[in-house]
Order: sequence, then structure tokens, then C-alpha cells
Amino acid sequence: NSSLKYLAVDLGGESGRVVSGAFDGKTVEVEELHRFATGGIEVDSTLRWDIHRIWQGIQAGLQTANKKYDKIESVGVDSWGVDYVLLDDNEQLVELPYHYRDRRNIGTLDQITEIVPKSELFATTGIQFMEINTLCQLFAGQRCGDALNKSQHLLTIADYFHWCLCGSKTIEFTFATTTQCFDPVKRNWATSLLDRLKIPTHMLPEVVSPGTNLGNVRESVQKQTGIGKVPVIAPATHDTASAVVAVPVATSSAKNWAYISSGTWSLVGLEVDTPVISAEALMANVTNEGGVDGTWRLLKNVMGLWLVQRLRLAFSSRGFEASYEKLTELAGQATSAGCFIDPDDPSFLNPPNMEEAIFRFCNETGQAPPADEGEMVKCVLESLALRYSQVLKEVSALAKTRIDVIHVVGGGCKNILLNQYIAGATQLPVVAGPSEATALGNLMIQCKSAGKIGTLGDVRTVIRDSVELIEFEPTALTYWQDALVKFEGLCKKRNSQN
Ligand code: LRH
Repeated sequence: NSSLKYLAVDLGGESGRVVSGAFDGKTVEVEELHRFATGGIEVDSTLRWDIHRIWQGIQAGLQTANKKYDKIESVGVDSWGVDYVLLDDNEQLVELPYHYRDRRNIGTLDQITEIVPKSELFATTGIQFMEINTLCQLFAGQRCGDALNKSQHLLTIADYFHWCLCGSKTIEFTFATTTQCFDPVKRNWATSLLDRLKIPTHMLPEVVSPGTNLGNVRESVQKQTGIGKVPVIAPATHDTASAVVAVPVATSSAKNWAYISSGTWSLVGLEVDTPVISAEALMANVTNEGGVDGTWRLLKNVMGLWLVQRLRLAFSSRGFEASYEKLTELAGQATSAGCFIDPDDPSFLNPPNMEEAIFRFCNETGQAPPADEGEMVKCVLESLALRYSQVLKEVSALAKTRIDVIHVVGGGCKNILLNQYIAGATQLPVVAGPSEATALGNLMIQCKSAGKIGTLGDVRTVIRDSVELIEFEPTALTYWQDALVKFEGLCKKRNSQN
């Protein structure tokens, strides 16, 4: 058919995919061509990413695309945030990149803020304080080895694969803004901040805008995959930025919508016109991440479906095998778990066993723990919904915006039970879809770069016209009101313990 074919490489913490998008000028149809596992690997008691295996997965996907399509317009990569790859002056890999859940980051935030006060760090970068941030990782890296000194180029995960594809050594803007090493107001690397922390800056590359043509696929990759001299276009390389591009709002619906980009992490917030870097924003520990067409995302990282991913692993380690669908079904059948967790408690970032971590949390907060797998998953999903509701109240106050509707996008929006809980906990209507938001956002920025579509608003209209959306109305008001009171009390008690 006459539609144009684009390829998105979408890399998440659990899996990576090569997805095609066929755009006919009005609608876009996506198809997953290849999926492969990502996930961390243990190397000498550290947690790393096996980027060689990921690169193989990407190339296998490109081969499939080549067999399927006569012509591919362009290809672009997006990935999870904060992590980076170091190359030396011969463009060789300095080390296998660290995973943001590696232990080396523990304690870095306190060490950093002894040198640069929190208020100043936030005023310069606008970023939520989290030890997974690139800044904390670089600080840890600089303290425990000489990898940084050996490096000539720092590339983020997505931008590294752009380098693999076409040799470009740049970082795309949306990703740069999430590193906590970038000044969103000056629109440049925060070099004096980094100097004070003794983090080298010589390896920070040029920052390019989403939609930049990075060059054609290298000859060696053309040979390996058969895809020919296809242009590589940087999308919004940070997956959350791509996902929010694909929020299916009508241009006319003003700004009264919030989003939850739901995957391994839940990114919960608003689209705003300028970063919100106020004293209140610092207190609320929110983040300001750069988006497409001058937009910003005022949001908070919430622990997300990682909790369920790890519960599933913990269940399986004791012989209880179940798919995500099965686990959600059990949660739906469970009577109230009667307990909640704070999903963002540091003990859930990377515990050896998630089930035990939840038991411990319940014990320490004086709650009877869930009685079985269904109750356990119910406790997690309800707690997530309550946490989202808390965060949405905070960002709506900071941005002085009322929220009328919540769009849940990304793989997690397929979880109907969680969508119902969100509608209950927030007492707001929820619109679920598209589940392929990240890939769609990536693909549409490539179309936009090629001049096939105009504004971000036009992109969102195409998405609305292309995907099926499911709506959820708020129910069970008193149940959720009571739950919220209990949840908030619990978070307060826990914070005073820590
Ligand atoms: C979501 C995400 C998030 C980051 C995290 C590491 O996938 O990009 O925005 O903070 O991964």
C-alpha cells in the first residue's frame, strides 16, 4: 500500500522492540517486528546492561523490517532514561554500562548535597532528587574508578545505539534534560555544577533537538541487516518524552489533562510551557523534563509496575508461576488486602526478593501483610493508584492547573484493574491508551522531521484517530477516600521513621 514506513527502536527496562509505523497522512498503524529481553546482568557483583545483546536484538529487528518492506523512510531509537555508555578516544567501549539500580549509587545524594546544596542543585537542573540520576551515577563513577578519565564520549543509551547505527556522537535534548547535568534555562550542560563535583565534562557531547537527522545507517550495518542507506532520525530519545508525544488529547481540550506513562516506572504529571523551578517544586521533589516543540513535563517518577515484575519473579522462585494477566486476575478476585505500601520506599528499588520486602514494609508499619499472591498484587496496585493521586494533587497545585481527565499510556494501560483503581483513587475519569505510546511518539517525530505532519497537536490528532481508547469512570468514592487517609498516614509515619 501507499503508506510510508518508519521504524522505531524502543528500549525498555524489561524488553526492547523494533516496531514499524505505516503512516498514510491521516492515521498510523504500528506493528511489532521483533522483541528481545533487555534487563540487567550481574558482572563481578555489579549490575550492568548487556548492550551487545541489545544491539544484536536491534539488528535482528532491522533484518525483519528489510524482508517486510521495500522502502523504509527512517529509523530512530528511544530508551529508558538516566543511563549512559562511555567510549574512549578510539571509539571503543570503556566498560559495560552500569544499570541505574546498581548499588554504587547508594549514598551519593547525601555526598553530592554536602558539596552543592539541594536548593542550588534544583535551581540549576530542575530535576527530582533520585539516586538513579545520571548525575549521581557519574559522581559514583568518578569516586570508584578511572573509567571516566579514560572516556572521550558520553552517550546516553538511546544515543549510543544511534552511534552504532550511523556513527553520530550527540545527545538528544529530551534525554539531556533528565540527566540532572543539564541547565534547562540556559539550555546547556551545567558545567560549573559538574566542576564543583569534580565530574569531568570533556566527554559531554553536542545536544541536538528531537527530529534531527543524524546521518545514514553505516555501511557495515547496511550489510549486516540489508536495510540500505536509511536516514537515522533522533526522535525524543527519552522514552517518557516519546510517550507523552502520543497522549491522545484533542487540541481543543486545553491543558486540563494529566498523564501517567505506565511501564516499569510510572511517570505521573502534566505538560507545561516552562519548567517549574520554585521553592514549592523543590519541596515537592518534582522533576522538569524537556519535551517536543518547547513543552516541558512537570512530573514525578513513581516506582511503577517494577513492583509487580519483581513480585512475579519472587513468586516464581518459590514455584508459583503466573503470567501478568493471571496475577491481575487474582488481584481482582482478592478481597481487600487491608494493607498498603509506599511504592517509592527506597527498600523497593532493588530488593533481592520483592515479596519479602513487602512483608518487611508491612511489619515495620504495623500492618497485617497480604495473605496470598492475589492480595499481594492488589496491595501493590491499590498503593500505586493512591500514590498517583497524591502526586497529581501536588503537580496540579504547583502548576496551578485543574485536572479534568487522566490519560494512561504505555504498556501498563492494558491493566484494566489498575485503570479502575486510578479512576477511584483520583475520582477522575481515566482514558487508557495507546499502549504503544512510546513507539508511536518515536515514529511520529520521525514523520514530523520529514515534514509529513505539522505540529505536536496534529501528531496527537493522528494518534487519536489511529488507536482504540478505553474510558473508566470513578467509582467507590467512600472506599477510596478512606484508603487515601490510611495511605497518607502510612507515608507520613514511614517518612518519620526514615
Ligand atoms: C522510564 C524512564 C524514566 C527514568 C527511568 C530510568 O522508562 O525513562 O523516565 O527515570 O526510566
